[in-house]
Amino acid sequence: MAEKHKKNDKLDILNECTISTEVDAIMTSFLHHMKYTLGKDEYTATKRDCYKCISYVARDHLIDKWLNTQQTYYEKDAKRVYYLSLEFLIGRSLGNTLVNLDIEEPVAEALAKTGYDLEEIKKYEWDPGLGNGGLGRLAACFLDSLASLEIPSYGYGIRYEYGIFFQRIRNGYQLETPDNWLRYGNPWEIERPEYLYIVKFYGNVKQYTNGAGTLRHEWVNTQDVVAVAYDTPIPGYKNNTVLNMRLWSAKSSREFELGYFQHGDYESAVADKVQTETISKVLYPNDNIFEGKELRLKQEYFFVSATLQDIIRRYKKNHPERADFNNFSDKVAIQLNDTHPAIAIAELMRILVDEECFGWEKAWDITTATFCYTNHTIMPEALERWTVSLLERVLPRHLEIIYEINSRFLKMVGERFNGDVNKLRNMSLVEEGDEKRIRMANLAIVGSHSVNGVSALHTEILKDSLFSDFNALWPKKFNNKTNGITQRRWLRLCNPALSALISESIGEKWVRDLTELKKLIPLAEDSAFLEKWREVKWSNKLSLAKCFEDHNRVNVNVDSLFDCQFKRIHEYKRQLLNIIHVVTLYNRLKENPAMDMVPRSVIFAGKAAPGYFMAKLIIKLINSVAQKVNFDPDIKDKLRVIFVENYSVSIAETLLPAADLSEQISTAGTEASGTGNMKFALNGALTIGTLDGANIEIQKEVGKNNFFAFGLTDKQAESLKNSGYNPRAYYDNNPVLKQALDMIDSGYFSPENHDLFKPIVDSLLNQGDRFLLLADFASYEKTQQQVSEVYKNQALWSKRSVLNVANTGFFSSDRTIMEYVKDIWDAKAVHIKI
Ligand code: 9L8
Repeated sequence: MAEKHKKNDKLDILNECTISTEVDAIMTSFLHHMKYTLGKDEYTATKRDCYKCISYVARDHLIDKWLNTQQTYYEKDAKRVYYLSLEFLIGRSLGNTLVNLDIEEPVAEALAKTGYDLEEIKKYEWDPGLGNGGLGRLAACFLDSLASLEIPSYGYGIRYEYGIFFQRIRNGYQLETPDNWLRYGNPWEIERPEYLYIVKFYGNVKQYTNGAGTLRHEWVNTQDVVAVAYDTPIPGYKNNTVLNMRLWSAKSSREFELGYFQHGDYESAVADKVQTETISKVLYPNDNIFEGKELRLKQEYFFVSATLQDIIRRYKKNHPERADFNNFSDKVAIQLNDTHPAIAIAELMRILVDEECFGWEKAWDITTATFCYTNHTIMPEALERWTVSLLERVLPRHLEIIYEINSRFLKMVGERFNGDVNKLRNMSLVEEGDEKRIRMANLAIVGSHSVNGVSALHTEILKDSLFSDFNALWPKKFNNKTNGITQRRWLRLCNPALSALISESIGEKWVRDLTELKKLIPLAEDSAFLEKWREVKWSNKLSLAKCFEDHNRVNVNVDSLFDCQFKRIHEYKRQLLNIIHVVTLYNRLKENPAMDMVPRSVIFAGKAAPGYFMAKLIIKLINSVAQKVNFDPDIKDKLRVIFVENYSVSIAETLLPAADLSEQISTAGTEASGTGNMKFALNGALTIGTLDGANIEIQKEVGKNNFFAFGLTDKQAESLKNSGYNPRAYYDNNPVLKQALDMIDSGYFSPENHDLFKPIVDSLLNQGDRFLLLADFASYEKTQQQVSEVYKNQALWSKRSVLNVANTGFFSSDRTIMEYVKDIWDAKAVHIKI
């Protein structure tokens, strides 16, 4: 039976129970929470308590709007968009909430009256690390834009107990420690123990024919897990919308436990409980790598099953009749953030066919009209391909459904392409081989009405190479949605000095509409303005240099060019190209210490997957080069190498405002989009980049003159590889490059172990240099020289910096989301009145 909203008239008075944004009211509320929520007094209150209480105050302000938003969507029966993602890297909430609710000033004032400094207190918030990198951060930027654009929508994911590991650097090596982010409690979430769903695993499928002679399937003898909802409010920018991010936590089911307890087997009961609850225990720390682990598959299904049950429960509140399912996709759009939640396609089919008793065709129409899929990578090692044997054991009914989808699909492909076996083999959901596997990308394409890439080039590659056969079959399904970032966090919040300068020059409409930044274009000719622009960057660099002195014990020349590469460590992203270039700079300086060169501080930040040997060795190499360079008296203050530990959203917020140069140097054709590239440009850094991912569009927007492009294009890279690439030829013909590689190879940077870095040089010279580092080196080096030349002319550099900021309006995630709304979801904004 559909659940009905029952109103309690006596609770009408709740509407009068609201809170004020006056300073005194905020202070009272803060003190109230200190005493009655935390039970602390003037002797025992710590700064963390202060952070918690001010967060409770901010959350109280969110709650009215949140309840109101959810109630309005229900009353208007609005079409809802569901963003399903295994990762949400939302970052700290306090600063963002205060900006979006427009209560920064009164809160700062109230805190000051109680003797606290808001800026200092903000640092006590634990940065939730429920994601790896770009894919998780994109999901978070999208939520901010969805709320700011008043789109009825929800984020759904997993409440991992442990987020992405903490990275410590010990003796130059990455060391991982657990991120126990819930240790001190999380004031932003509200547990919803009333939203409980059973999620089934394992078991077997029972077939029977019902009274009407129809074949039915029942999934039986399952092991059951309970999903509990935790909700986090997501405020829009200065509007009344507060969306919900619902994350699921796994609990063992009570019946399951009782069975054991009644048999007196307490130990097994406890062991099973622990086993069950491991499902939501920890985020897998891989970015762009598919591991194929059973626990990961269980995470994916656990969250998909709970989410679909919740979506259907909500749908049935307004549409209680079974026949209403015919219009399901008029009210529900589900966006799959990569294939990680793609099992949802088989799950919705299972619900419609096995539980709601729809015929296959009807169920399939509803399913494909509901789902949309975003692809984020073409790297073969990242594509999810679950083995049939694993799926058969964990999700036996889903495997049957996938086979049925595949057989109907292949029949259609055969008819359409005259039984072309190559097409059938490529497009099949089943990959044949030593071990049969299910290609989740193919399932996602077949089961969705929209497939999008995340930059113009990436979408072209999807259409022309990776999924070309699907594109031939369904050209209208494929579309591009170039990624974006939210300017609320990535400029307004993280760079207060630049934000203030921009707002005093062109007003503050840019916070809502980033294309307003175009108004800065004429100011790029205004020398007084450029002077102020430089001062802002300089003071941001000074603050960062102070941090380096305190935390890294390196002194950094504030006037040096801050040359930055912040991203996951991956061979295709080519941090190695950057550090090899550093070695060549070092060698030139050693040969001629008096050389007049533009001083550089080359800054790296990023985590490596714990099992990724080469990425971890590259971290060690960067730190070993840093050791040599930073403490060599010949180098003076002309060159520094810094590796910043534990890159995260909050660390990105402190680093980006100080960047002069943004390194976006992946091999063309490998980085689907990149979003760090956009964050740097928005904070006034110039880019040195390959023609890859969204770099191409950034170059187009900011103008060729204001962007340092280098290297092979994706087409050139492709044909070089196909025509027998010989990395050794580049090494033999470039003495500077040869010298640098020989030093790394022979142990110059690893005197304690001369062989340490051999695998790195070996991968380049003897293993085929998969990412064409040597082929791009000369072009990179030459372009870096041009960078230095321009940097010498500070007026020219800052002019280009202004033009970068002025022309990044396109890269707001608001623009991206509006494109999804119009082209894919067919959703409408719903204005929330107070
Ligand atoms: N590398 C892309 C980046 O270019 C893009 O900007 C970003 C947002 O669209 O997505 C990044 C991306 N992440 C992943 C990814 C693949 C996985 C994974 C975990 C397991 C298996 C594969 C986590 C992340 N693909 N693309």
